[in-house]
Amino acid sequence: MLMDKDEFKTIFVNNLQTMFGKGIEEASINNKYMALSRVIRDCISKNWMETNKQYSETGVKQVYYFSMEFLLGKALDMHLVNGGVKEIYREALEEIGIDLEELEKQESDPGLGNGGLGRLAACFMESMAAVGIPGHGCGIRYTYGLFEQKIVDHNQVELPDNWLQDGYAWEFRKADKAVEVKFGGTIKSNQQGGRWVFTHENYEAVLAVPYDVPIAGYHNKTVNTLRLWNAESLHDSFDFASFNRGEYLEAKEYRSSVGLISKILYPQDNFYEGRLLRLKQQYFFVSAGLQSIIRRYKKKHTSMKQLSKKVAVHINDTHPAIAVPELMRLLMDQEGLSWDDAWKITTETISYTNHTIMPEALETWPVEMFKSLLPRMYMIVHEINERVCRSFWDAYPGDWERIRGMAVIADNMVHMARLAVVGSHSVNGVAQIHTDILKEHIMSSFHNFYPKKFNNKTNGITHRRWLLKANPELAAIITDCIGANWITDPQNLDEFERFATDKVIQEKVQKVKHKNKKALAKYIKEKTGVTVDTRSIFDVHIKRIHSYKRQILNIFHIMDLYNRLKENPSLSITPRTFIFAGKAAPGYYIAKQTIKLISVLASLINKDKDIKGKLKVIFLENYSVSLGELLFPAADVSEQISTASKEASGTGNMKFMLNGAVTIGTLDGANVEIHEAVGDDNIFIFGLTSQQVFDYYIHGGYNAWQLYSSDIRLKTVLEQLVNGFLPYQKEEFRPLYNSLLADNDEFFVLRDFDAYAKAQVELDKRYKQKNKWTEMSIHNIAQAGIFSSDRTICEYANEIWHTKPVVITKP
Ligand code: Z15
Repeated sequence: MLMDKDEFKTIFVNNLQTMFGKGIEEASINNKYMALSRVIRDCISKNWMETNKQYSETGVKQVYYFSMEFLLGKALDMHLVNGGVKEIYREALEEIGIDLEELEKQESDPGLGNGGLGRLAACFMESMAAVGIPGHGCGIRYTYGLFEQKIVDHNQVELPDNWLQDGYAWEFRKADKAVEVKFGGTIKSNQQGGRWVFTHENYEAVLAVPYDVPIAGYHNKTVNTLRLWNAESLHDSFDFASFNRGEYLEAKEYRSSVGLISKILYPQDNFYEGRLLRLKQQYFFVSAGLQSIIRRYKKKHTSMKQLSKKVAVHINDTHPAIAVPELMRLLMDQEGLSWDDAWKITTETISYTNHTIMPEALETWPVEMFKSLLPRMYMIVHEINERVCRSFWDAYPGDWERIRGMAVIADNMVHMARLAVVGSHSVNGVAQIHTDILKEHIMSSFHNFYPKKFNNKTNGITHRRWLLKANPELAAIITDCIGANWITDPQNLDEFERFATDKVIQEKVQKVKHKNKKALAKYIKEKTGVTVDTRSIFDVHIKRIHSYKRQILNIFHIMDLYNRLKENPSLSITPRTFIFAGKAAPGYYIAKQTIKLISVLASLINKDKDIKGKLKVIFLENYSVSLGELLFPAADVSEQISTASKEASGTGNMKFMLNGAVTIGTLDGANVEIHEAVGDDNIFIFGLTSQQVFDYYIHGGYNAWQLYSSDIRLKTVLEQLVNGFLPYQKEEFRPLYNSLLADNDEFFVLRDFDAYAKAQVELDKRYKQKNKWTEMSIHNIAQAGIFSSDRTICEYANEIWHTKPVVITKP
């Protein structure tokens, strides 16, 4: 990075001139943002080229992380922090009358992901670069990322996220690295010189053009690559030919349908909808990615046999599981390997992470759809299925039921999770409890057959974005106390433990928290018009809206609290501000109702004078990485209340902890490990265990009506949904009411209500002892080191990918 202030200024002003033909006076804020980005981009480019050169010359093994989603968030500020130039550039800009923060606001927040899975991929990219793992991302350059959410008359409205509209400063189009991806058509096979040759005819070809985004490490010279593929038409070959055949109109139609492939991110999280376009997206980026990997590999190697020594392909959930047959195809049809050799290489190269046990998220494609879109893929998957079923039969002769539950093709469906398991050498869950559930329940047959494939890699988050960048003042306190080592070695955060009872440090931590709360309160005021008390408990529930995440449980507790305050306005509770944010998938009815309920409830409660400002409810629209960076540092309480067993890990829980919020949560996902790390006294755990949840599912015995009739609080709250109590159409929330009573409350909201309310009382009591609370808060921060994605990535590197960090030296 450029460290000299004057040199920086000269280059910055020069960029304005060459990019826009303007001086500082005439340039717009966006011009200045682009000129600043260019300074950094140019510095990064040098290290980027050097990194690639050194990777190639040393021949180290490289990792490719395939993911349908990368929820990156803004890059400029992160680059300034990682490059160690933030202060210098801020001052330099100030001297020429420019406010750095104003420029930072110009950047769009690339939302190429839905939620946890996409954000995890982004944290992993950042940690790989910081740790020095030669690891790259492979994904899709969606023209439209996740929709922008607005609340209009209590309803979620979705607007297109046109993040590329002013150009994206951090991408490099690599037209010369484009590859073709083929869809449809038919496969002809014939014998040539004793071996089968497959030719693809009448296919539709799409051009995949990569846009590379640099991923820079922290205070090092590593710059890895996130390669995002854009779908384009092969103008010359196809359009010209069809034009001559008099099919110009069809050609145009084809062109627009080609563009569709990378047009939009599907907005469901943890949900599968068997759409043809989605399958096209999957094959599109997987085929393009694998082709480019093999092309690069072949520059240095003549035999494919060493592929798994030089390349690891990781698939983020089953979305890229088509990588298994596609790598087989490339190795056999293109490189001429035998089935057995290709299978060995494929399984040694590919590894797979499972992220959910929710049945509605499981990808299974109808055979007919799969076969007609991807005929060669189908042939290979069919052969894989024949072979693995034969080996299952050998292990479990006669056990048809078991084998049917393991077959890659069964009941006329292609099961992508099964394909991923059989086609990879490692299958991991994302938290210990989740991995245990995979092994013992969801994938028990596979675990029995391949016991050594299964392993756990508890998720993590990048503490550089989520603490150093998002909460710089807390980061400064920590550094003052224990030095700056924690930034590269997050486990060192535990040295902060010594300061938990230090009154001076406690006060400093309190001050920063309060400052962050004031900043959030200001934002809330601007966006909603509501004034919140910054001395109240900021209780924050931010994540995708989903029944299993149980925002409804939180809402019911708020309604009950409100009822009690109305009855007794002098009820002694610590004032609370309940803050929600999160998007609902556009077609997810109950999730949209949940948002509406929060919003309606907020309008009722926030203007009620009777409760003397003891209770406020806020719904912030358009939850995104950037909004998260404002929310986590300002939270006192972290809501992690999913039905036990349902949340594979959760990662928001870790971001809260790292910023000193205390968790109220169930023993689900990584909450279990957070609980182990901080101990009983520094977390509020409540509710059913996953075992109890499974017992109910297996043996029955749950009766929501009974709880409704026996608990007056629940009865009141539920009736309030449908009796005109809420200032909205009376029947609006009937479906929600029915899901909890008529449909017997699938996620045990009523069952856990009492335990949750009790935990909240305990929490309220604890918050009153200010220094005790801060002590808890510091404990949480100090124990958050193990939840850094640096730790997670090192485990993947050592135990799955078998790659080592590389130090990039000076050019
Ligand atoms: C998603 O965001 C997650 C899992 C999925 O299968 C899909 Cl499709 C999307 C989430 C999990 O729900 C969450 O518990 C986990 O922390 C996250 O992936 C990252 O592993």
